[in-house]
Amino acid sequence: MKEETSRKLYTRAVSLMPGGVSSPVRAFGAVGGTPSYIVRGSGSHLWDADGNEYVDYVLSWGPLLLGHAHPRVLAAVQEAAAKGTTFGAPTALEVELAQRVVEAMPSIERVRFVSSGTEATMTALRIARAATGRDRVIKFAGCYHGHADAFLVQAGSGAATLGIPSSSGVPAALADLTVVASYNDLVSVEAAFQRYPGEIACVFVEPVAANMGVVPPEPGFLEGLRDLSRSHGALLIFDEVITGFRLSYHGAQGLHGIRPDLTTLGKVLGGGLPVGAVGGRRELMEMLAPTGPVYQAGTLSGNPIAMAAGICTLDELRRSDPYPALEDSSRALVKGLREAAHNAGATITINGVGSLLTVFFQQEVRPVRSWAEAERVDRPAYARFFHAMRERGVYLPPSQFEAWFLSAAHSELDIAQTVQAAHQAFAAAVSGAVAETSSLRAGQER
Ligand code: KE4
Repeated sequence: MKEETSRKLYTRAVSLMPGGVSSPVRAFGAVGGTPSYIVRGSGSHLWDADGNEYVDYVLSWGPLLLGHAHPRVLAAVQEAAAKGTTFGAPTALEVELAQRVVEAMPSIERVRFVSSGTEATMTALRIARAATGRDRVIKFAGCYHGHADAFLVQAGSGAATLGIPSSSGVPAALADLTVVASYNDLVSVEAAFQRYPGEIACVFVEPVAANMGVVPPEPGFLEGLRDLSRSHGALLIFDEVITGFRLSYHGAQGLHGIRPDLTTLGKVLGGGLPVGAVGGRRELMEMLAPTGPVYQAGTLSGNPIAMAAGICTLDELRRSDPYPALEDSSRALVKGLREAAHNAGATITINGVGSLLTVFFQQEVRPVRSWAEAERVDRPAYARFFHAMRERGVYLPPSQFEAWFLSAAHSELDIAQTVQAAHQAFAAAVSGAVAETSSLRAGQER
């Protein structure tokens, strides 16, 4: 695998941008090595600046459910761009996309478009605080809701205690308002409500967690959150930035038959262009300016090119209904990965939901149902696996705690190539561990 051009670009980049990247995970900090500089994507494949081709399971972290450079999406983008790129004024395109969102998710009666998932989640939190007159928010350890201050908070010591900043620059006074509970643990949620009666504005949750690796909700968990939040006068907010339009055309809420009070969306909704959205019950959403007292705004919100990409993507999803085939592809991949890991003697757990999956590398096989269980993984083993797969033409998320994403463009050949590469990559992950252990042992004997 050649890297000289990526290496040269990276050297220049780090002299111009923090870490040489526009978003931290892209710097390969969790796996080491030089990031691949991508020059082109098409369908399920990527090409980097060094002439390497990959089967892509990052898909820009989720937006590309139809795959890279889908011809119909490109045509819609080109048609919109030819009429001007942005007006800062209403357009028919945002009305069309809003119509599709409201029709797709019955819990959404009104929707506001923004330009990222972070803007969507920070807006949803502001609405919840205004609607309830309360300041605290419950989030879950291991869930990620973008980089607004309120969400850059990690669990303090013990369950349901006040959050502590997980980032510099987040005031302790703000982190104090975020209570961190444990995913799939309703007792920790009840404890938070008991500890802060009448103070909690909302429960913020990824209905299928995908930022600690993929962790599905245990039966009854989401239903329990719906009941608990309602009984304590708090809003339930589903962060469907990843799951929305990916797990089904009606999101995770459609699969689970739960109506959250507010929903945040992004990624697939924009078809690869910058789009986020917050939506929900009319009386909540109309608290937003200009109809209500909650301010929120954005120069490029509802941008016509992004709206065109979103409309085309949702229409293509409704026309082609790729969801059954995505389930089949994912099932075939998981089956092949499990066989490859077994043959190599690798200790793993795979969590998968629809077109999302994570291979957790472990010291001993155990379920992964929360951050406390996810964080015990064998990160060096994942890093070895990541590089071994990249060397064999498979581009995985450069972090153990990110999801693998499949698209409607992933073929049976892609899956077969991935499984074949995995046989050798699992062996490399295991032998690397053995080599490391033996060198450690040799070091101890010296
Ligand atoms: P953005 O601001 O990155 O568009 O969305 C934030 C966000 C909100 N909610 C959920 C559930 C999310 O997963 C995200 C962003 N996802 C990460 C990947 N896990 C984006 C990748 C990155 O940060 O570079």
